[in-house]
Amino acid sequence: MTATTGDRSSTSAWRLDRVELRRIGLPLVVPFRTSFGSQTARDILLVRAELVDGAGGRTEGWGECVALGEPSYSPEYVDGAQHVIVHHLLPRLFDLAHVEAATVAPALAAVHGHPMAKGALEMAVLDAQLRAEDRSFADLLGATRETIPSGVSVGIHSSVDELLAAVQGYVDDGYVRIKLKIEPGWDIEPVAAVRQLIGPETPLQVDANTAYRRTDGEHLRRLDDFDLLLIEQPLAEEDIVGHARLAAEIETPICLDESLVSAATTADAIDLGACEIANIKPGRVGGYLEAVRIHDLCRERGIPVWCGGMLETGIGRAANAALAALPGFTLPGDISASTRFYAQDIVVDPITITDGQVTVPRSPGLGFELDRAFLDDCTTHTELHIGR
Ligand code: NPQ
Ligand code: MG
Repeated sequence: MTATTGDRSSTSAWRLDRVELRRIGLPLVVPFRTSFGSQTARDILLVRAELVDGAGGRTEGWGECVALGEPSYSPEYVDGAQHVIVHHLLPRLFDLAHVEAATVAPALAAVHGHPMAKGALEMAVLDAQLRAEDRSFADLLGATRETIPSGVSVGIHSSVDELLAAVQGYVDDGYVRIKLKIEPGWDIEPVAAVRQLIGPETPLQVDANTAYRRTDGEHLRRLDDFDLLLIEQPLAEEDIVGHARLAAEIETPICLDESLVSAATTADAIDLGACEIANIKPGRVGGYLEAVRIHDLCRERGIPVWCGGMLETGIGRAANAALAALPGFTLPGDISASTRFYAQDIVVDPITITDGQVTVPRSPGLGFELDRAFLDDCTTHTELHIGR
């Protein structure tokens, strides 16, 4: 049986009445360096959607846009996402006679690309709809698991000793899987040192964020010595054929992240032998409903999946934890405790880790409650858009 998001119990037809766009600034507890740069803070776009029904009933929900400040991970960036939402997406949603999570993507399909912007809107509508139905996202998904294993993503450091100290700290925190960011010049040596530190049993994987070339197969084959779970996105996002060739050259399984922009591209990458494992990030694929479709197709084809992370606040982290409770998520995801990245979160119930596990949220909506006072403290901009 596969997960479904098609059933809903509400009988009211909701319209989108108003949307608040809010930008927040959150400093990171430590700089996070990847092959595409080093970040010390997040500038995040939040969406508050207010829905109204024919009888004047109201519900509100929140979504989080995962676009970064610059188009360095993917083509989207936060100012661009906000622009496309205001000028191209909201007018289409305000026009709809019946808004629910499932009607958002079809209404926005005429706009090409911009999955992170679209996904944030669908997410806010989904949260609002679930709150009106007094239902949790985990329940809607049919998620059976109560906890999920928690992995941690570790940035590039300036020395191997510094990296080992950071990894030891995360092992002490209880994370059950370590992911190391790599790039040319920071790969074999740090991976060998970390494998030595954590021993043969602790699951270890690497993420290159597109930093290698097709001709690097011989070099990357050296990673086969370290019994890695996977190597994530070694080549350019467009280079599906290159990943298929690399998969034939090395033993470490190839996992795609940036390349997987939809269920259709995921199916093709699997058919070509380019995707032995899939990283599912709802924002990258246009929302949680498409993420579930990717989960379902990977499960049918025997491709293991895990839930990626975009340094989300408690909003996205809660929704990701519910998604990752689906049965096809057979590998630990990048859903770490909120404190891995942030000293304080904008929710009153931030994600924590206990014995290496995160509890799947079960409260109505996506599974978080906002800390309104702190949210206001870290808000840098708000604007309100009113429908017709
Ligand atoms: C990845 N995430 O899997 C992404 C990359 C990413 C947890 O490794 C600020 C700075 C925000 C760096 C969001 C993880 C980021 C960032 C995502 C990197 O490829
Ligand atoms: Mg990645």
